[in-house]
Amino acid sequence: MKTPQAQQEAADDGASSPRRSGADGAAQGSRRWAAASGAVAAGAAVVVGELLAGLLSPSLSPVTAVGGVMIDAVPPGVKDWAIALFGTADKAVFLAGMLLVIAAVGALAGILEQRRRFAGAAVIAVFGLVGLAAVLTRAQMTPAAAVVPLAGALAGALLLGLLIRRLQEGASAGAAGTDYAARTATTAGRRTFLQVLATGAGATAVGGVVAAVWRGAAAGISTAREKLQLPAAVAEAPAIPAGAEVGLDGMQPLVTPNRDFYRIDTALIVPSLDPESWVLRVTGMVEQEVELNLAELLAKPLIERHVTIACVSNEVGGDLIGNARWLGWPVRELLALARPQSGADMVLSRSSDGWTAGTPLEVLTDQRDALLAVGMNGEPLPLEHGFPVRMIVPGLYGYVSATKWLTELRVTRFADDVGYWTPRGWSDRGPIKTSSRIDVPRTGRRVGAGTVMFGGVAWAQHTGIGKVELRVNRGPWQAARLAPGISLDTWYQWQLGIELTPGQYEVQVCATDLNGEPQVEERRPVAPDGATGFHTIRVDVNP
Ligand SMILES: Nc1nc2c(c(=O)[nH]1)N[C@H]1C(S)=C(S)[C@@H](COP(=O)(O)O)O[C@H]1N2
Ligand SMILES: [Mo]
Repeated sequence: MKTPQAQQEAADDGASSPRRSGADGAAQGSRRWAAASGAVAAGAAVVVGELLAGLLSPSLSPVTAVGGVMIDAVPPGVKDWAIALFGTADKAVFLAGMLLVIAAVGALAGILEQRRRFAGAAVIAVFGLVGLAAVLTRAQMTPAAAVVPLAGALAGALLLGLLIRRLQEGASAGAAGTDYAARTATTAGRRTFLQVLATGAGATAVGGVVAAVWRGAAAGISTAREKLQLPAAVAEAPAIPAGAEVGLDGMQPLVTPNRDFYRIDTALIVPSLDPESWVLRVTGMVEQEVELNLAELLAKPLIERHVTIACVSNEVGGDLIGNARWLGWPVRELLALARPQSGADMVLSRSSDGWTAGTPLEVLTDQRDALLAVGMNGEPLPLEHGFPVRMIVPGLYGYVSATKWLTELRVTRFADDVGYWTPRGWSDRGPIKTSSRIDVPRTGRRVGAGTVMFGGVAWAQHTGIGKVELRVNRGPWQAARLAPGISLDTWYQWQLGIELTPGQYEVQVCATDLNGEPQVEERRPVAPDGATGFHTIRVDVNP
C-alpha cells in the first residue's frame, strides 16, 4: 500500500519523474511551488512599489532608486563599465538583470518561508529596507517616496504568507490521512493555493504592464511637450553655407535628426519634468539668487545656434557625437542677473535626478553663447535630451557641460565642488579634443579600383578646423577638400578622391584646427579626458 506521502506525491506531482522516491518528490514539488510563490510575492512587492511611486512620487521609484545607487557605485576608472553607463542600450539589459535577481531572491524567500514562518517575509522586508535606503540617498527624495518601498514590501510579505499557508494547508491535509476524504482535502487545498498563486501572478503581471506603460507615457509629460509653443528666435542660426553638406553616399547628415541623436546619461528612467512647475535656481556664490520659470525663460530674447556636442566616451571613429540647431537663452545673461562673486570659477549645474556637471564660469560668461536650451532642431527638447531645459556649451564634452533636465546652477569653485564624473575617474576639465572620422568608405569595405572617394567629418569646437589630411599606408599626407563649416562650433565635412590600384590599404585621417594645432597621433583611451589617435580604416580595392 502507498504511504500517505506517496499518495500526496501522486496528487501533487503526478506528471513528474516516476523514478523519484515519493517523499523526496513531494518535498521537491512543494519546494518548487514555494519558490514560485516567493518569486510572485517579490514581483508583487516591486509592482506595488512602482504603482504607488507613480501616484506618490513620479520621479523616484524603488527600482530606479536602487538602480541609481548601483550605477553611481561603479568603481572609478573602470573604463568599460563607465562606457556601459554612459551608454544607452544597456539600460534595458540592466533593468532586466535587476528584475531577475529580485525574482531569484524572492524564490529563496519562498523556500525559507515554507521551512519557517516569517523567515521569507523577513527577506522581503529586507527588500523594502534596501529600497528605502536607496531612496534616501537620491536627489528626488520626498517623505512619500520613502514610504513607497516599505508599502511594497509589506504587500509582498503578506502575499507570501498567504501563499505559503495555503500551500502548507494543502500538504498537511494530504498528510493527515490515507482515506478518500484526506485526498479530497488535499485537492481542495491545492486548488485554493493555485487560485491564489494564479491571481497573485496575474495581478502582478497586469500591474507591471500598467506601471511600465505609465512610466513610458512619462506621466503626461509627452503631451505637455507637444503642446509647448516655442517662440521664434530673435537671432536665427547663421545660414548653412552652400556646399557645407558634401553629399557623398554613406555620409551622415550635417545636422543630426533628433531621432538619430546619440543619447548618454545615467538616468535609468527618463526624468519627466512638468513644464508648468519647472524652475531653475541660481544659487551659491552670487550677489542675488535668481529663480526662473519656463514662461519667464521663453519670454527672454532667445537665439538659435548650431552646436556639435560630443561625449568624452566617444572612441576614435565613434558615433557619440551629433550636431543640432539649439534654441535657447545665453547662460551668461542669467548669470549676469545673479552677479557671481569674485573668487567663483565654476558653475555646478544640476539635473532633477541629482546628476551634476562642473563647468568653468569663464566659459559660461564669454561670448561663445553657452545656452539654456529649450529647442532642438525646431522642436522642444525631446524628453530623453533634457526636456524642458538643458545646457549646451560649445567646446566642452557633455559630461562637464551639457546637463539635461536642468534645475539648478550653483556658482562655486573647483576647489570646493566636483561634478558627477570627476570622482569616478574622469578629469574635472573636459575641453573637446580636435578629432576626425572617415565615414566613407566603411572600414573593410570592398571598392573598385580607380578614384576611390573618401569622406567624413572633423571637429574642433569653438576653434574651428583649418585642414583635413589623409594618408595611405603611412605615406605622405594629402589634403582633403574641406567643406565650409556652419560655424566654429560645429563639425565640418570633408572629401577626397584617391587613385588606388587593386590591393589592401590602410587609410588614416588627421585634422588640424584653425590655430594650426594638429590632432594628437598617440592612441589614448577615453578616460580620463577623451580619446586621441587617428581614425584608421582598411580598404580592399578590387581589380
Ligand atoms: N542629467 C544628465 N545630464 C547629462 C548626462 C547625465 O548623465 N545626466 N550626461 C551628459 C553626457 S556624459 C553627455 S555626453 C550628454 C549627452 O547628451 P545627449 O544625450 O542629448 O546626446 O549629456 C550630458 N548631460
Ligand atoms: Mo558624455
